[in-house]
Amino acid sequence: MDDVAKYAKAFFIIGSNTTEQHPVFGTMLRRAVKFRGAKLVVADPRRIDITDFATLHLRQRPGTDIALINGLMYIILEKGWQDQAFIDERTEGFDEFKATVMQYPPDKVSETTGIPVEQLYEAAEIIGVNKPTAVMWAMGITQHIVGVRNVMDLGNLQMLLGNMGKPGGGVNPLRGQNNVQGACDMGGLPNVFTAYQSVTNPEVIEKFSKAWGLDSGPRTVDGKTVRGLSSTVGLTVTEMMPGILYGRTHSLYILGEDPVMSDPDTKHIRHCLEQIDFLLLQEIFPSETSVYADVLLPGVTFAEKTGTFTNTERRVQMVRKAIPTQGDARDDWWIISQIAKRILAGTSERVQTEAPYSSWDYADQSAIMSEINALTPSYGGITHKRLEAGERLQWPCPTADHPGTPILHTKQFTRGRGKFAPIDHVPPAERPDDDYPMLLSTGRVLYHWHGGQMTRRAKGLMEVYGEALIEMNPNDAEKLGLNGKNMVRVTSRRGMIEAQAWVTDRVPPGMVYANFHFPNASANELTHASLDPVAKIPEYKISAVKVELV
Ligand SMILES: Nc1nc2c(c(=O)[nH]1)N[C@H]1C(S)=C(S)[C@@H](COP(=O)(O)OP(=O)(O)OC[C@H]3O[C@@H](n4cnc5c(=O)[nH]c(N)nc54)[C@H](O)[C@@H]3O)O[C@H]1N2
Ligand SMILES: Nc1nc2c(c(=O)[nH]1)N[C@H]1C(S)=C(S)[C@@H](COP(=O)(O)OP(=O)(O)OC[C@H]3O[C@@H](n4cnc5c(=O)[nH]c(N)nc54)[C@H](O)[C@@H]3O)O[C@H]1N2
Ligand SMILES: [Mo]
Repeated sequence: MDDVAKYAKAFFIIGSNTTEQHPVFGTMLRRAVKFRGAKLVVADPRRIDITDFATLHLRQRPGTDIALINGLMYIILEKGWQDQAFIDERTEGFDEFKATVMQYPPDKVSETTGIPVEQLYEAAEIIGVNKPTAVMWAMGITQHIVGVRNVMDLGNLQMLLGNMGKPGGGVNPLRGQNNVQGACDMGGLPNVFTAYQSVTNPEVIEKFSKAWGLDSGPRTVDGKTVRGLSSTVGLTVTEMMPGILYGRTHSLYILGEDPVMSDPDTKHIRHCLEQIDFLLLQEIFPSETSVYADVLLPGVTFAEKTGTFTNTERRVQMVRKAIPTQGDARDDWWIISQIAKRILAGTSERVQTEAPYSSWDYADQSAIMSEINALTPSYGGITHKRLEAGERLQWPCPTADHPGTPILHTKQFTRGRGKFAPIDHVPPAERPDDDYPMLLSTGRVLYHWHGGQMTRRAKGLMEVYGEALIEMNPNDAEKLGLNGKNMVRVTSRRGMIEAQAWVTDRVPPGMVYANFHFPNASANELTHASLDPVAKIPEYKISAVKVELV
């Protein structure tokens, strides 16, 4: 974040409401624009706050980002702004990629995206001529059936311009939750152990099985006989939920999520949770999901615990217990270890108790970190001791004397040469039609956090933003006859919500924007579970709806 704010000549923000959703970094970017004249292009269908600081605001139709990015690359190539030396030395697959980009001339792109041709030229010049440009994105790019393709195309753009591995450049996904990066790093994904070590790699399976003393019997993986932990790739959240209905998921242990609020198509989620055999929920509040829980275990809040969060720039940061644990609540890690111990007790014949990390007997959080150090190469040198001494450590940091790695890909990419991927535009899964003529986009507002369990309990926040609001363009409001009467009903093929309209040109005509912060009018009653085929992320950003006066 520091090097982007300090050294980027230009910023390209696409699908990130940076000042509302990443306010600290948003402030750093605003200051860079204001005080050192960095250029800023924002591509977002909505007139979000940071567009007030933008050199140029591109207002594309939702779901047309690939056409837009390809169109910008077409102009960059036409003008010769690409970094040919970088392309020759560091990448492969350029010719095939270029052939695809050549299918996206400005007038065609303008038609698909709704962005005027002159603005495409202006944006391509700002991004192409100012070196380096830093690209930033968040959910506006990823919550689509083409989420992965959108991200890959931004990778194409930055390789084309030679903006990778340099201070002030790069592809910079702004990660959402305080520790979502850490959760992924720790193997909170269906296909990997910690730090992206594959569950289908025989050497990795052997390493973890020996460390944890677990063995699920001999079998063949990659032509080799392997013993040890399971090598079956698991399910993503969006597969686990429907999995309840066809017998693939029998029980769930949920902690730190409120799927009744946050998963797409709430009616369907309720139906799934009604069918489940056993639901264990570990929470700090009785959330909307707790209604379906067989057992509710009280965990503790961030303020009551010690440990680390890994932030959006791969920096591992200490958090320290600030207030004593309240009531019967217990540290989340302690509850997990108690459950694990009881499960292991039931499967004792398969556990080798002499294995170094088989017991789940952690004296404290730093003992957990020592296990992470031992089993996770990129976290090898990140210890509580170093963090407490004030070191700023970003992984990879393999050894105790390694200073960490603020910038990736400086000499080469993980796979060696960077591979250009030819990416074509694909329309969204559901589009407005005669029955549901408006486009619904969903997301968050500054004052609330997701399902709102925490922020709806904060009096000051509720005074500022106390109920769900549906953002609607003045043109549409007039057509609807919104006239003092402020309640609207928004209906999709899945469900219906009623809430107050906020008439504003933040949204373009034909689009409404809703959040999922309030249970009585959550956007997810309306959304659908069409998934990106690779990441399995739902297309939260595009549904077809109709809007009526209540
Ligand atoms: N206050 C607050 N801050 C938060 C959160 C919170 O709940 N409250 N949540 C955190 C989490 S987990 C996350 S993931 C991040 C999310 O951070 P963001 O992704 O910045 O937030 P969103 O509200 O999902 O909206 C992203 C932007 O995408 C735009 N958009 C919609 N459709 C499209 C499209 O088709 N193309 C493009 N280019 N843009 C589009 C929207 O208009 C919006 O401005 O925020 C984090 N920060
Ligand atoms: N329509 C629509 N839906 C979306 C999105 C969107 O843009 N549009 N965005 C999606 C995204 S990016 C995200 S990240 C998800 C977020 O979805 P969730 O993760 O389900 O949302 P949160 O409200 O953050 O849920 C966290 C729960 O954890 C509890 N909790 C908080 N701290 C702790 C703790 O320390 N310990 C324990 N045990 N529990 C704790 C809170 O009380 C809360 O109920 O929503 C997704 N859903
Ligand atoms: Mo998120």
